[in-house]
Amino acid sequence: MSRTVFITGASSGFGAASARLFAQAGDRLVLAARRLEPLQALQEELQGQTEIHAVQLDVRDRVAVEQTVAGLPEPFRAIDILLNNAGLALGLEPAHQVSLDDWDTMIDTNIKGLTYCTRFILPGMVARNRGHVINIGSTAGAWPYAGGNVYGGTKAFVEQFTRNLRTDLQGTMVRATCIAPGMAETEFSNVRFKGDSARAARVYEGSTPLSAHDVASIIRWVADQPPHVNINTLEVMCIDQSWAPLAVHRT
Ligand code: NDP
Ligand code: 8X3
Repeated sequence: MSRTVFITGASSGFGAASARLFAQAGDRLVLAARRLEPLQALQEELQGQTEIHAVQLDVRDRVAVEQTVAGLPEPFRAIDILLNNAGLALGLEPAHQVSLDDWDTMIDTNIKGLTYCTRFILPGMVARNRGHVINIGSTAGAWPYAGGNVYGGTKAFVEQFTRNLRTDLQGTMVRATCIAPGMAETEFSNVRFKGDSARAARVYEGSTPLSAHDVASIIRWVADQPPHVNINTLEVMCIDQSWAPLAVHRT
């Protein structure tokens, strides 16, 4: 049976790749992001496979999120899967030098935007006793690194929020999953470094990072599990990535 999937951040990276994989399954898609043009291009690409509703949405805008969910056209109203994927990192400066505006943007998007989408979509899932909230966390939520400050903090929120969601949903058939990928090559670093594509490319140089398709395949796999199976948290890294030792400052 085809599902209705609401994807935030569908204009690039994991979101767009997931749209392609859900479309292959014949799932109906709501594609949301701030940039309408790439959403429309994706809609054109996929509309032979399934029904698509593309909507310009800034997840930081609580009223817009509420109106978008309330105003979905009939075939898209009963959302089965919410893929809370919209998010970003900005900068790598240490906490005492960072731009406070960047911190605001990350908190507003990665935390508040994600909670708005969840809060407005979840009641329908509970009423239908069917649904799945898939949140995109990050290895940065568990493993600190220099300059990861608020970005890592927002992703730690996503992981714990997901666990707490599942606790609230105990007794229902609504699932909640946090997928925490490590380094993946998308527009992510270009956004983090504010369009400095040479610096962004250096992040992936000499390694084989995860691709958007790799992560989307995991998202599809998580969503395709039988309804009684809830993947709580799933961390994934490319084989070229692991952990650094603890730091020691020596004089
Ligand atoms: P991309 O930059 O390629 O995609 C990010 C998506 O988020 C875009 O579609 C962007 O669309 C959307 N977005 C950003 N801000 C908003 C907003 N305010 N409202 C609506 N949409 C927004 O990066 P990824 O695909 O890599 O990132 C997807 C998620 O995965 C993010 O949450 C990121 O933190 C996380 N992640 C990424 C990793 C990586 O290494 N790439 C690893 C671990 C997690 P638009 O600009 O059109 O609004
Ligand atoms: C993205 C992975 O390591 O750049 O969440 O924070 S990392």
